[in-house]
Parts: sequence; C-alpha cells; structure tokens
Amino acid sequence: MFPCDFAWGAATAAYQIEGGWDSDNKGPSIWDTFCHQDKGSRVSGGQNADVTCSSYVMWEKDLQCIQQLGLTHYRMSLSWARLLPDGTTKNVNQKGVQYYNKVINDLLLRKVSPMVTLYHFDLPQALQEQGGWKSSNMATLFDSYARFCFQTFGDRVKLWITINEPYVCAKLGHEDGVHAPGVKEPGTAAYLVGHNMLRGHAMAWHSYDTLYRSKQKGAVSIAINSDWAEPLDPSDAEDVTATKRYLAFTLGWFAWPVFVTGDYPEIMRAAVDAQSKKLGYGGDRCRLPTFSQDEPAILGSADFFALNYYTSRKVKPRRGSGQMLCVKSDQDAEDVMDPSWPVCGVSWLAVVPHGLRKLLCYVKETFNNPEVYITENGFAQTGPLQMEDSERCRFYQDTINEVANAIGKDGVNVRGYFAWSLMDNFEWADGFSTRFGLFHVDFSDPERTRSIYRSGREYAQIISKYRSQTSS
Ligand code: PNW
Repeated sequence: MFPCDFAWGAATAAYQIEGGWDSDNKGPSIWDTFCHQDKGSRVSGGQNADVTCSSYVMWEKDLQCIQQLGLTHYRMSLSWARLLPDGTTKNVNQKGVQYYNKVINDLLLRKVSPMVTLYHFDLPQALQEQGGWKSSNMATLFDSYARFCFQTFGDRVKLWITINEPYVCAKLGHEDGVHAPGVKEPGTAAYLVGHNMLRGHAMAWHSYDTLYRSKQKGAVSIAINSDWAEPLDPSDAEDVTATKRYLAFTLGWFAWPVFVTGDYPEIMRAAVDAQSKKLGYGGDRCRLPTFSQDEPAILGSADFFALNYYTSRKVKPRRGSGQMLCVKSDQDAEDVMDPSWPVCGVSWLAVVPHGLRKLLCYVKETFNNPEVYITENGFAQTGPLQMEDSERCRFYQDTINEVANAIGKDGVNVRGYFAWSLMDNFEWADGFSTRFGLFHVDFSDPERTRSIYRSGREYAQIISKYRSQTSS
C-alpha cells in the first residue's frame, strides 16, 4: 500500500539543532536575538539554542541516528545566516558551505536523500534590521539566497522546501509576538509578512524552474501547516461556514494562491474587508494585499504539496471581541478540542491521527490531487522523561495506518512521511521542556548523547516492514 519509492523520513530545523550560533563567522539570526534579548524572558526558562543538540559539531551523531532508523529521507534546513552572514550573496561564508556539503554528502553516502528547507524561521538579523519580512524587498533577497542554494547544493539536493510554515512566521512572529522577531501588530503585519513570503517563495520557484530544473531535475514546494477542522455541530449552518473560514485562514491562506487561483481565498478576503469596514480601518487601504501581475506568478509555483499536520479542531463562530483588529477577529471562528481527544505534551496538541486522513482527502479534492509529502507530524512529551514512550508509539502506529488508508482507500497521492523530529531539540518558545524526538538528547551532557526512544525503535520497524513488503 505504500509505493516502493515512498519517502520514509524524519525532520529537523537548523536553529533547533545546530548550536554554534556564532561559530565560524555565522551571522546572528532573529532567533538568536529573540532568545538573547530582555534577559531571556521571551523563551521558557530563559533558554536559547546557542548550543542545543550541537549538530554543527556533532552532525555525525545525527547521521548515525538516521541510519539506525533506516530512513530513506532526511528533512533538514539551512541556516541562511550561516551561509550568508549579512543575508546577502555579497558575503558568502565558506565554512557554512563546507558544513552543509559535509552533511549532504554524508547523507548521500548512506543512501539517504536530503529534503532541504531554505527557511525555517531564522531570518538573518541583518535583514530584520532592514525591515524583515514586512518589507517588500525581502522577496527578492530571499530569491537571491534561494538561487545561491540551488547553485551550491542543487547538484545533490532534489527536494526543496522554500519556506516552512509561513502561517507560523506571520501569526506567531508578527501578530502574537511569541516567536521571533516578536512583533505584535495585530491585524496588519501578519498579512503583509505572509504576502511577502508567498512572493519570495514564488520567485524562488520560478528561478528554479527557469535556471536549474532542466539540469538538476528536482522539485520545489512550500511547507504549509494546517489543523484539520470540522464543524462543532455539522447540522448547524453557522458552524459549517465558520469551519470554511477557519480552513481558509490556515491552509487556504497559503495553499489557495499557490494551487488554485493565484490569490487568497475569496471568503478570507471578504472577511478581512468586512471587518476593516466595520472597524472603520484605513479607508481604501486593504489589509490583505493583492499580488501584482508584473511579478512571477504565484499560481502553479509548487511541484508537490508539502503538508505539516499536528492536530484537529471543532469549529463554531466566534462570539464577542469582534471589535478588535486582529486575524482571529477576521477569521471569526472559535476552535475547540473534542473532549474525547487526548492531549499530548503541549496544550495545543490534541492527538487526532484520523484528522490527517481527512485533511489528506481535503487536500486531494481541493488542490487538484497533487503529490503530497507530509513534511512534519509528531507527538510531544513534557514532564518526566519516558524512554518507553508507549503513547507516542501508539500515535505513530495509528497515524501511519491513517496514511496507508488515505493512499490505499482514498487514492491520495502521498509520496512521503516525515516524523517531527529526528531528536529532541529546541522547541522555540517552549525551549527544551517539550520533547518531540525519536531520539532523546541529554542536554546536560557535553557530548549531547542521543538515545533512541522506544518510539524510534518502533518507527524503524514500521519502515523496515513496509520497505520489505514493497521490495519483494
Ligand atoms: C512546527 N503552534 O511549528 C515547526 O515547523 C517545527 O519547527 C516545530 O518544532 C514543530 O512544529 C512542533 O511545534 C509549530 O504553536 C510551532 O501551534 C508552533 C505551533 C505549531 C507549529
């Protein structure tokens, strides 16, 4: 039921695992700044990822973990500021190039295909000082960085993700301010940031398409995160419409322009405009920008669908507080968890494996049956360490069954599955208190010893079982 060339993977991101935050000429990123500023008050326990898993030094240990799991693919990200310390191609850090060359070459030696994310939340601080993602310029700066990476690594890397989770960067980084760069400008900045990320993504995809594709023969997409959502009461028409709005403001915000029309979902634009009008915002100025016809087309700028799925929600209209200028008010949807869903580790993560199958069907139907890679999916542990993590084992068994059914019964063209994460790492504003790994990392040990969880052993067994079925 899994095709023989199915990608069995695990994922990480540069800032979360590398450490070496100022080693060998690396420039600071907005996450370095965010963690260091205000006496560390931005992140749980004042923690930072100055060292974290120390993969910048100990990457060979990661390779051993990857091999122990029997992965066919590994999703990693590049630190923009490690390669280009000031964010521009005027100044290339050869040490950074060497580092990623070593990792990529070693993966290939071990017959593991890299999937490389260009941008996973860590903008060079130098570019933030020029306005960051709120600035229109950022799209072309991102395109130059992307071209540099295609040129430098594209002979060996065949699967690219331009930007990871633009929703999280836009909303958590520029509306709620709980992620770097910590901007709190509700109702405006998130739309601008999302817009510039989509523009940058599309420029990079077109650069690949015209300059590199014929020679390098790879594929490029953007990783979009979304919950699955259902009406709280399916017989209530308002709940049904609120659910459509909920999905339009999460998955649709980024997937609709790329896969359907080249513009934002109509219900999203209508909702933002109606709310602006109601609050008397800005006269003719739209908070949700429009794409220029003179720039590379957004529509069609992806070779596959890259989906990050963690959880599900039940949805009803939002009551009260519609007077505020913010994304949540525009979206006008209240999301709740079904009391029957267990919640793991972090408060937002209700464990709903069957939601993934439903979301995959929705993606198939809404976005014209694309090839899909599940680029992230995982289960968090907090509190006392449990190496025998039976709940997480159950979670992976159930989830992979749902993926098998999506492929076998629903005909969704799923091409790969990446567990988040290869190993415990720096979980953004939660610091090290939240553990998503298939390997435990001992952060009190200078050697940063990696030890496999039971879920890691079981994931390895699942992979080996399905691979032997398809290869025989
Ligand atoms: C994703 N939320 O981010 C990221 O791509 C990973 O880097 C991260 O470690 C993983 O999910 C687990 O959280 C998210 O607050 C960060 O809803 C925050 C949220 C969702 C996803």
